[in-house]
Amino acid sequence: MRIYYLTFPLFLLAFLSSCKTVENEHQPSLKTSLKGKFLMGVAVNDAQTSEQDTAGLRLIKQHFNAVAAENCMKSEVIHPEENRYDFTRSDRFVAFGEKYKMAITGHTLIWHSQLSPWFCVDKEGKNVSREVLIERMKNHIHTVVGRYKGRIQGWDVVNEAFEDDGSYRKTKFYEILGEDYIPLAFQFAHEADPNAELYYNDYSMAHKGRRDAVVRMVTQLKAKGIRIDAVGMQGHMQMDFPVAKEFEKSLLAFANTGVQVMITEIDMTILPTSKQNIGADVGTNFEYKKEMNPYPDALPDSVAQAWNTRMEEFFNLFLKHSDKISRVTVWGVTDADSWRNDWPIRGRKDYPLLFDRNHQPKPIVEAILKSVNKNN
Ligand code: 9MR
Repeated sequence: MRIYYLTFPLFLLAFLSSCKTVENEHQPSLKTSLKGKFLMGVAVNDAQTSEQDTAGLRLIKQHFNAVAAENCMKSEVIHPEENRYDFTRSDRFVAFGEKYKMAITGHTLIWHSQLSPWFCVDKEGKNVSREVLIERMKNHIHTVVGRYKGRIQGWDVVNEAFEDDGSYRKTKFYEILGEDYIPLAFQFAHEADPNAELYYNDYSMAHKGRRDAVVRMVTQLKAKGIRIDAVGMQGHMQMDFPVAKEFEKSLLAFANTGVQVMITEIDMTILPTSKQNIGADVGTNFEYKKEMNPYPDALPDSVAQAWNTRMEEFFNLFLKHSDKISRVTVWGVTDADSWRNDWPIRGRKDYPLLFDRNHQPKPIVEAILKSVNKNN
């Protein structure tokens, strides 16, 4: 009798937890529905990789099978001084991805923004020589990629190297090394982990200028025999940019060079912006004005509907070209996580992602699941 009393609660517990597993398996899931089409990815932050954000974690596990490092691998974080690396956050990110069996994207190796202040200059603040910068790039890439060798599916090797008109962005890397810095970065990454996939990643890719420049760059890398696996089209969108047709043209142009396409950083602002295509340059900032923050409490239904319709148009495009797309990644789990709330104007309330601040799916999630089933 006594044994019965002791074991019964244990049986009950085991039964209840098995019910929960079965229930989870039957919950609608983006990653499950999209199997065979493309990986469904999400950018994660420290609260998620440390599992403090339990509600966010639940959504990540349910809907996503790929993770990207939102901030923890940027050079100012991971390599703050020339002779000091800090892998605290990135180690946690990689362990998180492995624990939940996600495809892991390292973001990002060579980027002008969030660049460690020492990287391209000497102690007096003057640009270092060509030889010194090549050596620094090599050390940085070999150390970071080498540390996670065999554990990361692929790296955003070079991020945002072009302007809208297709000219090279005049970064310190470009100033000192000219266009050579791009093939060098890819070569170093390949040396450090020959099995890792290597990506070029940029925003506003619907612009003809960027499209042509990226096609040219991929073609040149390939002609030199340098590995590049995919072009990442960041999906930082507005309600009036990009035009889906132009985005599609770029997607097809990139695929045509023989690489995969990844849609890498999806979010769509609903807030007013001062110009039609604001891009995603973190350095662009404007002063806060009340009229620029029109939805501080909630989104009116008609506005939410317009947002969902436009987002659906893009997901339908991704599904149409799923044979060319290996991963689609949203830039954050819920609206509360998004960088958009503070860019290009600090302190606004935006609604750019697939899940709302209460961790509830927006109608777009249901729409994606329906579209997939229709196309199957
Ligand atoms: O979402 C990121 C935000 O939290 C950071 O403050 C910002 C600067 O590091 O970078 C954001 O992510 C950017 C990404 O790394 C590269 N493409 C543009 C993204 C939005 O700025």
